[in-house]
Amino acid sequence: MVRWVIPLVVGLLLTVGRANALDAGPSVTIVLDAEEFSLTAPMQVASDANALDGKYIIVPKGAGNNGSGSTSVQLPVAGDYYLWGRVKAPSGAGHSFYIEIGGKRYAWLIAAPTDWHWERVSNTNRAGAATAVVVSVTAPGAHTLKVLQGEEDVSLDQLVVTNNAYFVPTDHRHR
Ligand SMILES: [Ca+2]
Repeated sequence: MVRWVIPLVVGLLLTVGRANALDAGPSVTIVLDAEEFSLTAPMQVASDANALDGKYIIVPKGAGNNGSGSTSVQLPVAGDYYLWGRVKAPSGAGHSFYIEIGGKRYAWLIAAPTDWHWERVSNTNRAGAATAVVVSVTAPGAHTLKVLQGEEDVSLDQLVVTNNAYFVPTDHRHR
């Protein structure tokens, strides 16, 4: 008899969890092509057959400092949003972008590998600890999203903004 009670309780918990997720409102996932951002030199558009749409943005080695890209993103519902980027950094750890949204700036250290890959946008604090960025949106509508140069030679292909905590971007889906 006891054996049957546990699966029943687990089943009820799962049902409640799903209902809550639906009540949270519509799922929003926005794909942004980095090469379509408004760029400030030395951030520039470059070509690569392995980049989605064949283009990406970068501050090439020796090109200088303070490059950035900016875009406006419509976030139609309030709540928590998560950021993903398709990125490449020549030597992995130690290469970064800064991401600004909702009045906050995040230091995003590109972890690995050195080829094009999807990565959750994270924030690394002064102690070197990285946590995934969660943007809390209280006012739906247009928000400015900025990408600022950290080091040279770090490439950004696409950014994805989603309020779906379980969403993981793939190349196939966004080509
Ligand atoms: Ca691209």
